[in-house]
Amino acid sequence: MSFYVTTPIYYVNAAPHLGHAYTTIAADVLARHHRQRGEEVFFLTGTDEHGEPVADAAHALGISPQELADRNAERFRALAPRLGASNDFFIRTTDPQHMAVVQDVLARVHAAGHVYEGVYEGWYCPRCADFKAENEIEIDEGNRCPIHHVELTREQEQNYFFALSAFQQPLEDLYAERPDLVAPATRRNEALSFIRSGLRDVPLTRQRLTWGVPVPWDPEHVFYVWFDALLNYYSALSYARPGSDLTGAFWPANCHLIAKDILRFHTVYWPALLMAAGLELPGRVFVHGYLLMEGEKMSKSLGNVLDPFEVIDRFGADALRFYLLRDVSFGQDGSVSTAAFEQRYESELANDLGNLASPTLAMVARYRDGAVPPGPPDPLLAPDFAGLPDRVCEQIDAIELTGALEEIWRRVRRLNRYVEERAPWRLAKEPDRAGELDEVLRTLVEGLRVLAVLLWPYLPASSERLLEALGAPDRALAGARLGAGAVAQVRALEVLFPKAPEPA
Ligand code: ME8
Repeated sequence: MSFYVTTPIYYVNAAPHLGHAYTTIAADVLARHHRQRGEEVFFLTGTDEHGEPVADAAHALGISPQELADRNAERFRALAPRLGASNDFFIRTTDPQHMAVVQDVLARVHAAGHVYEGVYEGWYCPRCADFKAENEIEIDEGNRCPIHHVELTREQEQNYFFALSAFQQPLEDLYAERPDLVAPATRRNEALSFIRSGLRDVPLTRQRLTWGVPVPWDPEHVFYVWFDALLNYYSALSYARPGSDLTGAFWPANCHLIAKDILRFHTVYWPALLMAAGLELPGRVFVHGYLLMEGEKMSKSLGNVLDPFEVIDRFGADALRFYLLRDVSFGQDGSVSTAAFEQRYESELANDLGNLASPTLAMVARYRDGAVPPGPPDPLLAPDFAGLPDRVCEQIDAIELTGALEEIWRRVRRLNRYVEERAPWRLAKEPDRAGELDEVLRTLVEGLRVLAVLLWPYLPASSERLLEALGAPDRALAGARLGAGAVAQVRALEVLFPKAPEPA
């Protein structure tokens, strides 16, 4: 089995922010989860470097597009490991290998008769790098972009067009045959109604722009940035591992993660382009919601900016990953705030998990010299943990990242209740109840092991520390059952989530 997951490639016209971090974190959870299932995984992220948004931003700064791209691509490349993201490759659309694949695929699309020459006349938003139909424009406010509210330019260009309209019926058929190609359902319906409203042909090339991939059959033109960008998902596999082509092993992608801002490109243009090129279509396009950062209340230690770099410096990447996937139901829009972040950090990470893990190991050290009493776990917990890995797999297969985390967290709380119920500190004072204490200690240790395995995709660094303290490094999901492991000896574990750490 293989699993190929992608994030959008981010524009290098600006620096990375929390929204970019969000998609990368979500993709990483999927990648790690599938690795735990024993699958071959390829996780791709990177940067989108051509086109008007980048050329314009560079011009405004008085530097070349390549300089701006180099500068900001480095910041995006550095963000991934700081988030704990385990991407297998970082693609840049200025990579010559990518550019060669774009030329090759689009020349084939041209040769297959899906491209014709014509004059484009209409509105264009330089911020979206997108052409706008008359009915999309806010006429009242002048001719402005409905997304960016900047003034649209009137473009008249000799262009090559991609005959998108010819794919209207094939796309409608595709959506009928593959009801879960696009999820959630609201986004699927949005895409489908756009298709049904009638597709127009779209410019495939730009003549006025030079910052792009040259069109092989007419070098006066460069490809329209979206066709160049979308093909990253395909080109990367051919050169990510020098000397071996991964296309056969991983194409097509199982899951493209995006937000709704780029829905149309991924659910209309992309499948049409793949059909035109004779390439296989992706398993799924999953559209997550927006992080909304309005109505910010000041928080004690973070002020009022939820800057991913600052949060990571202070609280670690795991805390940011947890917060974003826990507090905003994945797939829906949700507000994020520093106050809510701190609340989750203190009550759930520091309290529910942190105050369960280190004190449990400390008890085993104090009462049993760190040796875990052998024997089966307490049957009392069996029903609560039964079938848990399967439940988590089901949720993740449906890209319910928040739902899967809630499944796991219910067991974190269950284990906390178990501690209250069995009160091991009290048992430790009664020598004739040593057998009961043994059972509680080994059950807690085993429960922690199971939780650490399940939480690993979300909290990789903390889970690894916990598994290491348990001397149980195996992260395979098959082992996430009570009694499946045999921890013999535990080591001390430093506090996993220290309270309100000082600024770094
Ligand atoms: O659109 N909430 O790049 P981009 C959630 N280069 N996610 C957010 C977000 C927010 N507030 N802001 C950004 C592009 N994102 C193109 C993509 S793909 C072939 C080319 C995330 O830098 C989300 O994934 O504008 C969104 O789709 C993406 O960043 C847009 O990144």
